[in-house]
Amino acid sequence: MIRNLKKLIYQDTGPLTEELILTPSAFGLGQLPQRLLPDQTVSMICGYCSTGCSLDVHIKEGQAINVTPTANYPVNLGFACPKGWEVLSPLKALDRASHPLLRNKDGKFESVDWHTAMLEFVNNFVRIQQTFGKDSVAVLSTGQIPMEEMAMLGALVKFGMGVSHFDSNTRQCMATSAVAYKQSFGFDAPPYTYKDFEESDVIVFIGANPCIAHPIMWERVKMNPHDPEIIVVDPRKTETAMAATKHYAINPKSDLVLLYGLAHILIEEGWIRENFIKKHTNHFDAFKEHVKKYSPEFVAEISGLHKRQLYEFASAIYLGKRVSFWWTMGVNQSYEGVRTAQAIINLALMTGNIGRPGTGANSITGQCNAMGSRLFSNTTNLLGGHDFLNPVHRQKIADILELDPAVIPQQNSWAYDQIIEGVISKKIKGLWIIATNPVHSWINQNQLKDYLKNLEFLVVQDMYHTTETAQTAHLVLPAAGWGEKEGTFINSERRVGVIKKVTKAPGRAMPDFDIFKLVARYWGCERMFAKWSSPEETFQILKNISRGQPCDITGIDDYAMIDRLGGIQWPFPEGSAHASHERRLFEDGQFFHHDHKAKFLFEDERPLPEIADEQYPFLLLTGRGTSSQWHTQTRTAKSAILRKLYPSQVYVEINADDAKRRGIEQGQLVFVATLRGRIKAQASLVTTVKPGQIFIPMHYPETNQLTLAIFDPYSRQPSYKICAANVSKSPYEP
Ligand SMILES: Nc1nc2c(c(=O)[nH]1)N[C@H]1C(S)=C(S)[C@@H](COP(=O)(O)OP(=O)(O)OC[C@H]3O[C@@H](n4cnc5c(=O)[nH]c(N)nc54)[C@H](O)[C@@H]3O)O[C@H]1N2
Ligand SMILES: Nc1nc2c(c(=O)[nH]1)N[C@H]1C(S)=C(S)[C@@H](COP(=O)(O)OP(=O)(O)OC[C@H]3O[C@@H](n4cnc5c(=O)[nH]c(N)nc54)[C@H](O)[C@@H]3O)O[C@H]1N2
Ligand code: SF4
Ligand SMILES: [Mo]
Repeated sequence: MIRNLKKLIYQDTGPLTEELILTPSAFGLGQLPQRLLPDQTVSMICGYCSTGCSLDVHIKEGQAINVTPTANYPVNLGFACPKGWEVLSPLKALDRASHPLLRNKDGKFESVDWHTAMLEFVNNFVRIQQTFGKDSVAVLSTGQIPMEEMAMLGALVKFGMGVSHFDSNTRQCMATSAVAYKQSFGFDAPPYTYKDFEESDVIVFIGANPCIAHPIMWERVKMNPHDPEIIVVDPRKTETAMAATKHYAINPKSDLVLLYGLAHILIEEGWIRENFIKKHTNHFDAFKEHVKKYSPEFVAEISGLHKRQLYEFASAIYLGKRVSFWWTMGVNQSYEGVRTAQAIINLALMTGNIGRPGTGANSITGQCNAMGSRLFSNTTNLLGGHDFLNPVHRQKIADILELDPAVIPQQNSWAYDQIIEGVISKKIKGLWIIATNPVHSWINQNQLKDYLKNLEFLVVQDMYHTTETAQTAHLVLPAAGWGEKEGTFINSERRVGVIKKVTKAPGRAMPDFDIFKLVARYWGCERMFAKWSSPEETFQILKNISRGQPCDITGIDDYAMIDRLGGIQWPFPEGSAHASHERRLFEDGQFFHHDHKAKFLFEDERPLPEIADEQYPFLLLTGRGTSSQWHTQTRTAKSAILRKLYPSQVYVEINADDAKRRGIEQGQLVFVATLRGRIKAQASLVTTVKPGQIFIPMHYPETNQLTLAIFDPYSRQPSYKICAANVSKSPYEP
């Protein structure tokens, strides 16, 4: 086997000798957490959502036994949601992947040692690359591992392994915002700080349900002393809509027309800030021309709102002294998401609601390190928000990493959906999936499940061997999770925070960072990563890479400084005065385009990709169900406490009148069908979903059997939130 490998690996490390093969001590396997006393409390950032709360982990006799929210952390101010309180439970689950698992000839998983696992990995991937070309293998990763792990993976995959096609689940989530910001502001830069929730007098949430998805951000809204107008734009009467002062239940995906309609009224009424527009933006005149056709009559018809509501909404924006606009997946997950996000940005620009306290065009991120992934994963951007297409950027990164610039790809990677297309068309034969569970979460999942069978070799690296995706793998690599490793996350308000190792991973599971180092070793490109000796050393490298960029963090000394200051928001260049707790961007009106101006960007709306008809008369919406469920539930379902807080079986929310008309009763099992598939779900009769619409949470494996694989043309983000569906008592309909 080893001889075989020697022939195949790239010859940068030279021949692989026995000494280079893994020894347990080399990678900290089974070692007790370092730098920790057996009894102490350690503060670190929560491992679930992008809010980035700090939790105090209490360690007794070397065991992490409990958590409490950190009282004086500027993000959560002593609060945590149920997931945060229960963050330790999933670590102890019995289905943790504790050893590498290799599928044997009978199709069963067999436990193997790391040496065997690595040989299988490298032999198969190198064989596939040598037979079918370098681009016949691809990698899919995540927004849920620390920045240092992401960067290590990105550099390994693209510079070490010569793989061009590498994307992450951030595509499912944040791609739209990233593209919208980049085009409008010149850099992917969410401008806000959480204090803005407290300082606004008008807060507009569009396609966001923070009561469920970001409950601690919602706490910050509740702390606002200005008795703010809270406006929610969501087809459903969500928990947030109920707590708001105004809810506009628009027709699904009519946001773009609504936002242009609001711009139309603001311009017609002269409710705009001409000075700001002139000084700090481009293309306003063309935008003004564009929105002329979005008359209140037309907008009312498309959005389902009354004309009166449109004027009420526009005047709230006009009368507000500090208006902040917040959006999440109701905007991003759309076939016209980028232009919708930019229509929100346009409203903030034209009314001068940016760069001042309590304002902003603010995209809320999702996963704990979504922002880290946007900047440092080496997927869409070259490390540090650089551009693969820019030779100056490539040279800069090559110099810092002491690389031959030729190893840096000169084109962009395929996006997630294009990688899946590659699997379907059998161009991609080997796939490595890290910390994401696409067999559950990817849009139109039936298709994906079938096509993964096309792969010659599928490697899944996860904390659990039971995930829907791990179950389809040839090789499972057991990963340490949050709490079992070190690194940094960047939260929604651009705050860098630290996570720490407070407990041991089970068996032979290792931090992803160490797994990547091991792959580099077996691949033969270990020398490239000689300086990436630990997460903290890697952080120093990333700092250097960030120099001169809008996300410059060269002023951060080390992890201890981040802890000491309660997290640090970027930018924080060398020589920065010690950060105040809360900072926002664009206070000087300077954007990141060359002329320092922001751009008005716009386009005509597109038709709904699938309309309700006689056979499929409902529009299906999907999203988060409860604050106790996290995505595909590989973690939250492991907590007995969290399991009590949500329905265990998939359910469909249907308007009570629609249900009555169809003879459907509360709790009854019904069939929900789309052109892609049919599932059984429990009917939940509600008034919060409008007639003609239904809602199914994404946390159940059935949901994405129904969704329609349509993507935004600019961000290639999936349009998870809309398709036509039927609900019936009979399996024979439609
Ligand atoms: N408890 C919990 N919290 C989470 C997560 C979780 O899984 N569980 N996941 C995290 C992640 S990664 C993310 S990305 C965020 C997501 O956070 P959110 O985006 O707030 O959550 P969603 O429920 O996906 O979508 C928000 C709303 O969009 C609405 N919507 C659907 N279609 C439209 C439309 O056409 N227009 C408008 N205006 N609204 C529409 C839905 O009805 C829904 O209420 O949550 C994060 N926080
Ligand atoms: N219908 C519908 N579908 C959706 C959405 C929707 O609104 N509607 N939302 C989309 C969005 S916004 C998102 S972000 C995606 C989320 O989709 P996924 O990323 O597939 O969801 P998770 O369940 O978070 O998957 C993370 C995986 O990583 C593993 N893991 C956790 N920590 C670690 C670690 O440190 N190392 C390793 N190696 N593994 C780890 C977990 O066990 C889990 O299997 O879902 C998308 N899918
Ligand atoms: S709001 Fe998010 S970061 Fe805060 S405790 Fe809950 S899951 Fe963790
Ligand atoms: Mo997400």
